[in-house]
Amino acid sequence: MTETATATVDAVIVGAGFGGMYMLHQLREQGLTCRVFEAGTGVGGTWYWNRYPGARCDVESMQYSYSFADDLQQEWSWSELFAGQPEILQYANHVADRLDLRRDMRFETRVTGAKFDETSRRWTVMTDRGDIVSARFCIMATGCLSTARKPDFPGMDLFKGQTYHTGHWPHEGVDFTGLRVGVIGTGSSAIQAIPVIARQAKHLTVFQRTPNFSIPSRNGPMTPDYENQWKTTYPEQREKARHSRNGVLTNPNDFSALSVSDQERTAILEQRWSEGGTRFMAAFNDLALNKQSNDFAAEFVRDKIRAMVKDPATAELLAPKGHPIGTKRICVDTDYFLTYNRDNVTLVDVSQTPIEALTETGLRIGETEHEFDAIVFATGFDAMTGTLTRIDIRGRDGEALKDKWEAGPRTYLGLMTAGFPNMFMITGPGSPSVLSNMIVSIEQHVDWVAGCIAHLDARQLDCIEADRDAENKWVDHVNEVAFKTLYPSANSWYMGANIPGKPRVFLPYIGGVGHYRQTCDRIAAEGYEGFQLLPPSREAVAAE
Ligand code: N01
Repeated sequence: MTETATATVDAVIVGAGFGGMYMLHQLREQGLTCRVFEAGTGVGGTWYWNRYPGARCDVESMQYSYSFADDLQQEWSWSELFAGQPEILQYANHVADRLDLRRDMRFETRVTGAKFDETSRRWTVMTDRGDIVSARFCIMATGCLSTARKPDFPGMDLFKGQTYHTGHWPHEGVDFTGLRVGVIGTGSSAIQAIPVIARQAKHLTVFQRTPNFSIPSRNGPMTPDYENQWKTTYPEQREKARHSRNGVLTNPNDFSALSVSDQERTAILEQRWSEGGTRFMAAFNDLALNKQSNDFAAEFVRDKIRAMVKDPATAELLAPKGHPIGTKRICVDTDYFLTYNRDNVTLVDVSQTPIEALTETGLRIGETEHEFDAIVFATGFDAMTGTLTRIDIRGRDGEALKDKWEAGPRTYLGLMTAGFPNMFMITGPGSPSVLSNMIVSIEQHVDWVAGCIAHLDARQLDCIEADRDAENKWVDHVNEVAFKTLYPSANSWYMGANIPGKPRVFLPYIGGVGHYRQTCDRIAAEGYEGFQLLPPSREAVAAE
């Protein structure tokens, strides 16, 4: 059904990923009328779009699910320790069915603009299908990695073969059997896709600009014992995760890599390597803070790469040396480095001589032409801000969010931005978001927003808006904490470095999930310090 210009709801929610789904459920429980707009044909967000071969979550399945309803977490069973994309998407659909979410969702509908009206204090939300919806609250559950980015090589339209982006994978899948395939990029998506594509393709050429650290996932089938162990202790475990550093239980060691002997240090790293996954980074408490400690872990992984990859020159190319381990998103893989031992796989270093152009038959680097039947762009996303700034969002005085954020995003707690009353962001820039288990952070934000709306309603308040002062202090704090770590030393998408012209600002908040939750809770408990809460204006009352 197409909305008419007169549609009115309490809240418009943009996006039907895990954030938008839970937000809808919570607000409906509070008696609000809602409309969710989603560009895709179904729910699932990231897991709807990223269907590339090998796509898999690197947070353990037992920890990567909603925790807000015990029946939901008890009734669902995962088949693997780390769930693949199809199973996570199945889970998202299961939740949508169970909570009857789809009746308030409009699919294949992209929000193009949202405008705040100062008189009525309402948002008007516009879509590419001509919907014009009036809402008191506008909630952006647009995801952190939802605007896929292809480089703008000259000749992008010339190539006669097929091109794909990992973040926009065809629903029917792609069969690379017998094809000559080029993959551009070696981030998390590529590192998962490359081993699978290599098993199909006649020949696979990987174009690497920056090598990445990757830890074996040690994925395997879920065992009834392991599942049961989690399910019987879920309440305590979930609570622990909510107050942990990253929203993932990694059994962190609370001592420095420098506080133990060389032998002990290697034994601990060896143990973490054999356990697999991102918990490797929790081997010591200072890997993100102390370069010397980090160097030990980085060299340990480089040695593992050298041991796995037979050709020494290829191994050296694959061993990252330009950034501390973990400062670009640590990757988790299944047989990534071993894939380079295959006869049908070639690694091409493009760090010094970049890809110049796409051609009719492939791509060109200097004088060399590489011919392909298919090219896969595993080139990432305009992370955290790209999706929001592509929507024409106008706050007070018609101020465009895009302009306000020209020099980098400015938010208070990553939840709101001054000048845009009653507009919330789920896992917005300036919140732990991408540095955490996304579902834990999504639940925390949704609960906070739902609590905030309940607070306003209980007091007959109309509006909430972040103070510029509080926002400035928060932005300073986000930067200050980031610059105490090694993270800003890397050219990462956390810093906006992957998008030409994007301001170099550390986008997420690195202060820790537990600490951040306490801050948000304290601010709410103290009457929403740093926010202005407004009663209905005379004009708004008169307009009713
Ligand atoms: O994207 P990326 P991604 N020429 O930006 C390269 C999450 N995720 O889709 O590093 C040549 O990390 C670029 O090179 P460089 C996770 O948070 C999670 O892989 O900029 N190369 C880089 O190698 C992750 O971090 C999971 O020098 C070019 C690659 O493309 C985030 O999503 C799985 C280039 C892009 O890597 C994004 O990951 C997948 C050019 N012109 C993703 N332009 C799991 O949970 C770009 N590159 C497991």
